[in-house]
Amino acid sequence: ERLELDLRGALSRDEFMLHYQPVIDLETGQVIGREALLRWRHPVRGLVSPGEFIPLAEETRLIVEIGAWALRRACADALAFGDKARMAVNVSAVQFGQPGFAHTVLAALCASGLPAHRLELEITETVLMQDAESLIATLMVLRDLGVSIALDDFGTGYSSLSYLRRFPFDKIKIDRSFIADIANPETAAIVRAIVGLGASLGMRVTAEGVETEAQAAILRNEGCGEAQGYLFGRPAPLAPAVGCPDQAV
Ligand code: G
Ligand code: G
Ligand code: MN
Ligand code: NA
Repeated sequence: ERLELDLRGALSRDEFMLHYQPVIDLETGQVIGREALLRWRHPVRGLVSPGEFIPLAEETRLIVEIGAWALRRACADALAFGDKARMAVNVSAVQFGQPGFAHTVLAALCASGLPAHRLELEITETVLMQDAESLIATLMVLRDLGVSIALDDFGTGYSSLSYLRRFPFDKIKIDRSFIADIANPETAAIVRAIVGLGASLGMRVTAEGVETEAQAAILRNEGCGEAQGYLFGRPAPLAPAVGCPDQAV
């Protein structure tokens, strides 16, 4: 297929880029982290969204190479931002399941000089559905390096709670669907419970997709520590001169 063919050459043609979205401390308003979000500048189609090309990259296993590139780029850019904020990188199940994955992470840290404690890997339930033993081993190796692990899209999967029991994540990211509906008291109650869960388990909690002051106020009131979303900043390239923030959808 055409898109697959294009995807195969995209790395060597330097068509990928990363946009960064700030993560803020809800109490102080300070930027304490950034999430790296992959973008593909297709020569004909323009910006192709990850929703379109990541499934294809996973099927073809091209995500292993693309993901390694993203890790190296994000680690280098974390230093270029010139502050002490963490850098979060999304990792897909195919990538995480590679025997050399921990080594790829270590190589990116070494090449950039970024301290391990400033790197955070975001994984979803699909990562955790793989062969449990080697998975836990990889998570432990990364942890020993000092890299943090965040459980992304929390609350949308089939068994989010059982994963919290099996592995000590550093962070839970509440899926943006809960934030979109947080004005609803039932949804607010669920968010309150997740924040409480994080506190009891010693995990930081980030709310995703915060778009309004009202949502931020509710989250602050519930004791949620961190947030990201269009209210605080859209994903944008490191050097604003070479591109534009993502357009509103
Ligand atoms: O930025 P956007 O909403 O279009 O991202 C859509 C999805 O693509 C996100 O949910 C995110 O998990 C995924 N994604 C973005 N960047 C990366 C990446 O570098 N690697 C992987 N595996 N997934 C990514
Ligand atoms: O699954 P993951 O959390 O990695 O996906 C992050 C995605 O959410 C990115 O594609 C990003 O563009 C999108 N995003 C970030 N902030 C907001 C927001 O405030 N509202 C909405 N609707 N999407 C957002
Ligand atoms: Mn994410
Ligand atoms: Na998410």
